[in-house]
Amino acid sequence: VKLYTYMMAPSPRRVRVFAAEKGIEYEAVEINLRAGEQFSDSYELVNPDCVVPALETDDGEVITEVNAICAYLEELQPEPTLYGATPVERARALEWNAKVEQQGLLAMAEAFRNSVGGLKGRAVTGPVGYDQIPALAERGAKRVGVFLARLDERLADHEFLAGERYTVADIAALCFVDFAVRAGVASPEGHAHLVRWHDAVSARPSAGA
Ligand SMILES: N[C@@H](CCC(=O)N[C@@H](CS)C(=O)NCC(=O)O)C(=O)O
Repeated sequence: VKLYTYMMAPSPRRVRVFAAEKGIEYEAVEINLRAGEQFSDSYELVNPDCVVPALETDDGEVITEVNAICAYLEELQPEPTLYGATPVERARALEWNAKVEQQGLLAMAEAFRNSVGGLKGRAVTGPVGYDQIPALAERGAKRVGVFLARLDERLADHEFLAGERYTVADIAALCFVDFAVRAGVASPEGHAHLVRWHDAVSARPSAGA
């Protein structure tokens, strides 16, 4: 399979970490978002939404959206499962994956895309231009801080977000936390449980994928 990705971006990193955990190999095709390659005619044919990641199967099917790609890879190679092993664990993995997306990654995108100079006129991903709204950046940064505290609370009595097993939810949260740190929006410091978890998930070889 071929994975359209960009080293610096959190969404394709979620798929790279997922694939690394399963030992799935792929051909990486780097789409340089800073250079605007997501808007090229050739990439628009791959993904009309002009975002990464996208996965192209050997049969020429293109799958977009992190969750769809990860679900596909899980079907292809169920072991080791990254969606939990029991009904409750599976529910918790999806539950926390959704919380991380809605309260973490989207808040972080709001903070980042509405403040960074290079994204003027591109506050929302995709081919249509949208103006930045500085108040959204401020609100997004506040929400990121609130959600880090929420993660800390959850991890106080759970080894991983879904329980005692590493899942997709941890991958989403790792990519969220590292993105927040790199963008200078927030940091796990001061949240002892979150730091403990972050050290553990960052030490897995997949974290460097
Ligand atoms: N909902 C999409 C989000 C993908 C997304 O937002 N990707 C970002 C990188 S993290 C992107 O490609 N941005 C292109 C741009 O900034 O123009 C998914 O889950 O795959």
